[in-house]
Amino acid sequence: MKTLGEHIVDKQSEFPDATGELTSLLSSIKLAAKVVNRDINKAGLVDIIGSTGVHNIQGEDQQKMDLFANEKFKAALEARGQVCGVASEEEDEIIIFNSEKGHNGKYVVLMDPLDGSSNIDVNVSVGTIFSIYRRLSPVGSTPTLDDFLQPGSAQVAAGYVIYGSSTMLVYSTGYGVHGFTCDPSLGVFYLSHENMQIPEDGRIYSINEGNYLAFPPGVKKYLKYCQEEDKETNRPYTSRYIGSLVSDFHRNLLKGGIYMYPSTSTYRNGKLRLLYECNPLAYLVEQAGGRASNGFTRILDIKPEQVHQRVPFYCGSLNMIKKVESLIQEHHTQES
Ligand code: AMP
Ligand code: P6P
Repeated sequence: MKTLGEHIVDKQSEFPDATGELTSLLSSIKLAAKVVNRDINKAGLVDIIGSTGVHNIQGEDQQKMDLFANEKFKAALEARGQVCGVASEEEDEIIIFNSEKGHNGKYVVLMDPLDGSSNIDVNVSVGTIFSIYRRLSPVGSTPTLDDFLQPGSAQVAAGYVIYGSSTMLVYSTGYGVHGFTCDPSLGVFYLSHENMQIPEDGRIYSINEGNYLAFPPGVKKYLKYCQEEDKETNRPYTSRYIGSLVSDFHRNLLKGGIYMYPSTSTYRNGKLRLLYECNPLAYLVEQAGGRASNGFTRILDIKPEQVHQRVPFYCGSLNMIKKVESLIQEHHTQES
């Protein structure tokens, strides 16, 4: 079975001018994933569960494991010199690697080091999400905010790690989506899901229906559509919501389905962050034949304005996204 390392190197061989920097970057992410995986798997035994008592820029209660994962990925990304800076859910501002080695890095990485971390205390699977861009500023200079505020369509690579019943790393560099499962006895990721494709239709919808009253009218219409009896279109669908984006996304990628986080009364622009949650998953889902939008615009076409900006997020099977978009747009027009 092909290992993740072999898969990355094989792909590099298709780029004769490649220096190996992206290969090395991807390998550093692989290393950090193994370190985080090791400690998540014993989180109940060491003092890394629970809250730090600190609130991050999101106003969210920072978990000890959030900070642990953030530090491990930052250290791995800084160590090898391909990355000049990082944006992270756990960092208020962008982190510049202020050394000659760092300034010579030609990539920037945006990440949610541990998404869904509040689930760790109750042993529900969580994930790391990452997004990689070539910097816009000259190599050797100090990176700027513009290096991080690129549209998702400019991503060089994106992926996630899911720390679940098994630990998987799923990634794409624009040539399909490939999944690797970690053999814990060896600490090696092996290719287990080559060229993952999301079914164009699905029967699973993922949304926090506790926010129903605040949803846009088109989303309410779509939920009723999902719940109607109609044998021809395999309805009613099934509601599955883990409360951990990477887990819901991964299941829908494999089985078909739609994940929705609309605007709510608490989150007027949706809860999920464009740069390090929506863009990487939108990149992956499109590579797998699916679609991701904010209800009106392709996620990957949105020009970011701020590092931590939030957007409404609809992501999954192509025909399911088309359906919810049509209802959102139809009722939005009627509304305005
Ligand atoms: P590099 O000089 O190693 O940073 O590679 C230059 C470009 O070649 C990258 O930005 C990618 O577009 C492509 N490339 C290099 N290595 C890989 C790889 N391992 N997998 C996919 N694309 C790669
Ligand atoms: P809610 C976790 O905090 C997260 O960012 C995603 O992983 C998850 O899908 C969502 O928020 C859950 O949010 O408001 O439904 O609890």
